[in-house]
Amino acid sequence: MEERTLILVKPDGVQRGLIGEIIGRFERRGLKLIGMKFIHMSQELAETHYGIHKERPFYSDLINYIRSGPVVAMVWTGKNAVEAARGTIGATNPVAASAGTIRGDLGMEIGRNLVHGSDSPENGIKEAGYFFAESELVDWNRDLDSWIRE
Ligand code: DAT
Ligand code: MG
Repeated sequence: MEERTLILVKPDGVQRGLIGEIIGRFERRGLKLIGMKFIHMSQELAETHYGIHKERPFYSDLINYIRSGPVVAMVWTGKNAVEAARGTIGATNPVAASAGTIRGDLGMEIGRNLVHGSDSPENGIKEAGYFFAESELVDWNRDLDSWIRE
């Protein structure tokens, strides 16, 4: 299976009118979109998605934040998709994130950091499965691929 990363435009990104700005960065980078939906995450989905942070002090704030409005959930694919997307997203705390990254260009607070990206290929597959049935992911050929990939 091709590498996958689950990307979320978090509620602050949606409310601030930054959906297009954020998606455009992944699209221009050369990642390939195979799934997208606009949803209000259920309590159950939020707890599954952020299960690894259950014991952290910020866990309940994180759940409230991710459920504070709708999110855009996407799956992007391709060789090195996870690492490339993490680079485009930037460091967890936007104040420490490099200029040129989504968080470094658009964010100010760790609890309003605009976007989620899976942190490993293994978690990319797992997290994509929390949000999408296999039948919702699109297998398609992108004509531009030969200009993006060697
Ligand atoms: P990332 O989203 O960069 O993968 P993470 O997986 O370590 O970061 O944490 C998930 C989210 O939890 C992160 O986007 C923001 C929040 N978070 C992480 N560390 C935090 C902290 N020290 N204080 C408050 N929120 C934090
Ligand atoms: Mg993470």
